[in-house]
Amino acid sequence: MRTTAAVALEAGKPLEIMDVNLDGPKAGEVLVEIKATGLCHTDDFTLSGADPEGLFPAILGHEGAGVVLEVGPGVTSLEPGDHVIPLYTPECRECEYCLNPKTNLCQSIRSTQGQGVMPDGTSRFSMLDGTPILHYMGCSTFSNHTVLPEIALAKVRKDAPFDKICYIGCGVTTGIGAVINTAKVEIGSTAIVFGLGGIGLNVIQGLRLAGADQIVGVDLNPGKVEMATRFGMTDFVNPTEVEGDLVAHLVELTGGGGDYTFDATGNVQVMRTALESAHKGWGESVIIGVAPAGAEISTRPFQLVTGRVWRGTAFGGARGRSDVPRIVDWYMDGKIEIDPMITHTLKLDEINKGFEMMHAGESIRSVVVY
Ligand code: NAD
Ligand code: AHE
Ligand code: ZN
Repeated sequence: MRTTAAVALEAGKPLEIMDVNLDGPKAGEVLVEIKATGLCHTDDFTLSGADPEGLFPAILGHEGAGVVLEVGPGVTSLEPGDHVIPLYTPECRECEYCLNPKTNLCQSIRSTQGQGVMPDGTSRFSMLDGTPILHYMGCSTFSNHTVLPEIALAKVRKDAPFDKICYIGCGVTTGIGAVINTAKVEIGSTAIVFGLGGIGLNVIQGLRLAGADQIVGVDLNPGKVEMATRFGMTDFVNPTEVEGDLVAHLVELTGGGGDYTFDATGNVQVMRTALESAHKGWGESVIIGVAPAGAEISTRPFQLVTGRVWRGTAFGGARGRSDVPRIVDWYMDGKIEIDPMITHTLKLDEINKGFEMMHAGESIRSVVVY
């Protein structure tokens, strides 16, 4: 079939809207009509050329929601008409990783996913002249139609609005999951969140759900304060307004450091500050942000010797096919909020404007509705 997509032809260039060819689903695959997709900072990171796994030409986008149009041979858990959320972290329920309760990182298709192809090693997308176009994170939600493996789709209830629940495909689940699944924050905890964007705000929302007492937000952009406060931030720190050492300031503000700290910026200096502002003896710091190729983290080993723990999280530690439908229920039941964070709704041909607003710090989440 033919569909319309925003194609990343090369790193550092705006996306180009064009008609592309899409082959039908092969064995174990599913054709999905994407109804809405969010723009995550990770899409921008890959488009910028900073992603060591970035490949071009490709169709980016990994935060979508849509409807199953067709299933390939052997697909048993989905049928046409089902509403689904694509999963960049699939859940095969069979691999060594899925069988280990300590991780959500299903590895059954990770290598082909990183190469921009379906599990059989080929792409379903091509230009009208036949040149192959690569998939991205196994999702490619910047295309109106896409093909995914069955194990990379969460089936969700049909009354949930696509233009809101697409955000559960990455930002909402990553932020809330980092708190609940990865850090396992306890009631009464003190926490510090670095970066109050589309992910950090969901960390704050997760901390409120978990019953944290003090939630400190740190961001260079004071424009994020209003939204963060609405989601549960109790104190705001702008590093540019702190006289002296930021770590010392945060340790004093929290009475010894955060029980839990989270990096949602992708900046390795911030990751160090987050680790060092975790409480001596027990503080845990969770890296969510994705850092550019070549960037490395460092700290004095003494920081760990004296009891701080440094860890990371992908997709908030969530097992998508099991956990995502539950998070959609939380949204529909009013337990979590999504709508205020979606600050802009765009058409596909406005997608580059969405990235410009992200760069300017003007948006929290922009969502493209097809
Ligand atoms: P975003 O652009 O919406 O938000 C980033 C925020 O960080 C902005 O508010 C910005 O002002 C703030 N910031 C930047 N530099 C800062 C600094 N030095 N100190 C304090 N604040 C600073 O981005 P997002 O969509 O929220 O994504 C955040 C990060 O999380 C990105 O690196 C993204 O790639 C990553 N991410 C990781 C996962 C995962 O599974 N681990 C999932 C989604 C996104
Ligand atoms: N490809 C990059 C790393 C990118 C990355 O860390 N991706 C996160 C999801 S970000 C979603 O917005 C992730 O899930 N990582 C686990 C995985 O297996 O990719 C690089 O540095 O090579
Ligand atoms: Zn993302």
